[in-house]
Parts: sequence; structure tokens; C-alpha cells
Amino acid sequence: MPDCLFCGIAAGQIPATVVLDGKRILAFRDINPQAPTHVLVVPRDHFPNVAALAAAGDGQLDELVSTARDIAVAEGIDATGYRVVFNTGQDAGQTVEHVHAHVLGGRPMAWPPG
Ligand code: D5M
Repeated sequence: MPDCLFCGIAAGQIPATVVLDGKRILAFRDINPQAPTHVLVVPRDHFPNVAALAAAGDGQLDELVSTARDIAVAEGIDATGYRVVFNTGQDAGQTVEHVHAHVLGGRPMAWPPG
């Protein structure tokens, strides 16, 4: 998708700190981390949000979520706990319209989110 930031990262045209480089999935560190571990997990294909990814029904959502778990294990935050967050739409604060799971951990977190 032209002008999509995360499509640009997936294509290697925009630099990012990549932690997992898969056939259909990419994970890279968030440029503005909100926790000691803050990794974004994205499909290489363009979907605007998690609802569109779920509607595709081709296993990519399952792969994305299981990759988020793999990242948590690799980052050593699985034992103490972590969050997997899909901001979806304006009220949720989604700013990049290419679906991404935030994997956040490494510190205690409050609830509800702001
Ligand atoms: O989250 C979008 C996230 O994307 C936000 O946490 C910042 C992050 N971001 C923006 N630009 C970059 C680049 N270039 N590399 C890495 N991370 C980036 P949202 O849920 O849409 O608010």
C-alpha cells in the first residue's frame, strides 16, 4: 500500500530494529517505547486494522498472535506478564492504519488503560 509506514518497513524501505523476520510476519521495536519491552508485530500484507485481518480468515491473525507470544518468550517477559494490544480506530488511539499488535512488558501496568 503506497504511503503506508509499516508497508515501507516490511519492504525494507524504511529502517526499523527488526527482532523477527518471517515469511508473512515481521516484528520490530516501537520507536517510542512505552515499556522496557515494546515490540510491534505486523503482517507483511496490508490490512488497516485487526478487524480486517480477522475477516481475511486465512490464518494470519492466528500467526500474528502466536508470534506475539514467541516475542514475549524471546524477550523474557512471559513469566512476569505482558500485554498484547490492538488499538483499533480513532477512540482507541490507532495512529498507523496497518494492523499491528503491541507487545508490552517488563514493568507492572495499571488498569484501565488511559
Ligand atoms: O501505534 C503506532 C505505533 O507505531 C506507535 O507506538 C509508534 C510506532 N511507530 C511509529 N513510527 C514508527 C517507526 N518508524 N518505527 C517503529 N515504530 C514506529 P498505534 O496503536 O497506531 O497508536
